[in-house]
Amino acid sequence: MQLYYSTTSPYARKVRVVAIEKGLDGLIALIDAMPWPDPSFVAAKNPLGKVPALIRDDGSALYDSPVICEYLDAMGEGAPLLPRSGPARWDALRTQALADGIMDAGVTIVLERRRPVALQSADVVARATAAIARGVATLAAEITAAPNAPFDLARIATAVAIGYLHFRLPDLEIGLDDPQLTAWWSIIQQRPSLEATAPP
Ligand SMILES: N[C@@H](CCC(=O)N[C@@H](CS)C(=O)NCC(=O)O)C(=O)O
Repeated sequence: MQLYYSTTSPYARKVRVVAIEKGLDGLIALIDAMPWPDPSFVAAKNPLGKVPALIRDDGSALYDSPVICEYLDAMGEGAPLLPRSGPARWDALRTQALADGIMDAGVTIVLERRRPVALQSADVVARATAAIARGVATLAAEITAAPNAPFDLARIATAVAIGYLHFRLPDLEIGLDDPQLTAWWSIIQQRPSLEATAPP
């Protein structure tokens, strides 16, 4: 398999962490397909022009990180990272959606800041910042409620979202200093799958 990725994409990092946790990373060749400024290379595999895209051994592509994560989870070794059924499955999918939405809002701010100052919208940044702050508070509450929960897909997505915010937006006031979140993050970021995929 091949993973079209970029070193700084949090969505690609989530997929890479899942691959490592499932013992599949040795089967996946990483192909740098940075979509900025030109998405044409990855667009040949994912019409949306976004990373990550997973190219399976038959040449067909899977895209959108939740789809790729579920595919790798079903294929790999060990306990499922995403429960196959029941209420726990919906809770995990919701947390992944929340973490992915935080990444979406973070990317929005990063892209906005790259525009010429005169074209930047303070309103767009404020709206995305507020969404991130609410999202981080919700993730922090989940961690406070279950600090020792297994490193499943929900926690993987949570860790990758928090890591992205520390990497790209450390100046924002979005609740990253929550004591329970900070305590959890200081330990979990040492996990080999997260260390191996940390952005440069
Ligand atoms: N929902 C997608 C989001 C992927 C995404 O937005 N990737 C960014 C990189 S961080 C990208 O490739 N953007 C290029 C573009 O939007 O043109 C996923 O979960 O895989």
